[in-house]
Amino acid sequence: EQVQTAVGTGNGVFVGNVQLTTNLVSGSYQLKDTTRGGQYTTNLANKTSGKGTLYTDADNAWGTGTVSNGQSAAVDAQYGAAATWDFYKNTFGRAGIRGDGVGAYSRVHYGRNYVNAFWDDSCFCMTYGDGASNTHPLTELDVAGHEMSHGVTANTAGLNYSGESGGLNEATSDIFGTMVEFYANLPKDNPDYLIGELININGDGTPLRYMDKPSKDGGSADYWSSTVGSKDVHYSSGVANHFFYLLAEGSGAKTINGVSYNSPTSNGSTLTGIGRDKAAQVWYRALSVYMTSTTNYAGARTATLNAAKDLYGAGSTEYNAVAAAWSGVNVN
Ligand code: ASN
Ligand code: ZN
Ligand code: CA
Repeated sequence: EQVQTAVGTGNGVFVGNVQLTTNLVSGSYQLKDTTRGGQYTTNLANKTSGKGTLYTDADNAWGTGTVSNGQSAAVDAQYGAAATWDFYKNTFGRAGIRGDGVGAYSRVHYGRNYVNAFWDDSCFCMTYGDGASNTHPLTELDVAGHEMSHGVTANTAGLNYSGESGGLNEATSDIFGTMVEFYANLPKDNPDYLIGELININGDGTPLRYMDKPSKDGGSADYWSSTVGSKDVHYSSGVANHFFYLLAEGSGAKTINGVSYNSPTSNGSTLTGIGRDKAAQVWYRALSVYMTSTTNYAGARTATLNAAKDLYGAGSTEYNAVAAAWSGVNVN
């Protein structure tokens, strides 16, 4: 049989119009990308187990941009996997989630009315529910990047998913999910420091989380305190999300791509950011070289300072900015 790489067109629920690398096999196109580790997307068709059915298409035009067309969520998932692959490869030289060149597969239409998405290391796969009333799929790009970054964390630092290390695990996913969104820079998904802003998961148009001031979600911590590790990991993550925002963008009021932020500090300091790209390099090196399964917030300060020292030198502007940003979230 003849197997050939092709370029298809996709219209996703959230990504809008994108190109997809597909696979032409015996006259039919598969939603499978052999240029990125063979990653592909399957349809679970409301089941909650199994590998699902690989998406195929006769004309290589996928989805219609509406939820009612089942391929649209698959376009989001397949594009999200491609963007996450490209982000890690081109930003950090990491070939896939395990760094071994193998792509993960994605499953869409998990169960019914399932308001979540998750990474599973045991299947090396990504899964997306269709959300409330089965009409609000969880397939937004920052969620895709968030979930697949759980795989990267599991294959690097291995941060335990509880206590302060759990907060760091969750924050790593929000940080890199957001960086994937900035990397892709899609017109229909304006890059921002909000998590899941297009899904309308709360039904009132608000995002799931805010990195400039995490407490805006009503539960997340803006600053470290001795009890932060007893919060749910999606709330204790606030301290590190806030650190990353301050490190990249600085404190105070700022508008980025038309979105307004106002980021406070615990100690009243005024901070200047070092930019997203450098902040991401610091976090990735800390995660992949210095953090371990039990790293807590104090350990994350040390790990990121070590990373900044390696990358930019002790006493560099970047090194000092890392120290100041942690102090700004009360990790001293
Ligand atoms: N969406 C959730 C998360 O990534 C699901 C999970 O794995 N806990 O935090
Ligand atoms: Zn998570
Ligand atoms: Ca976002």
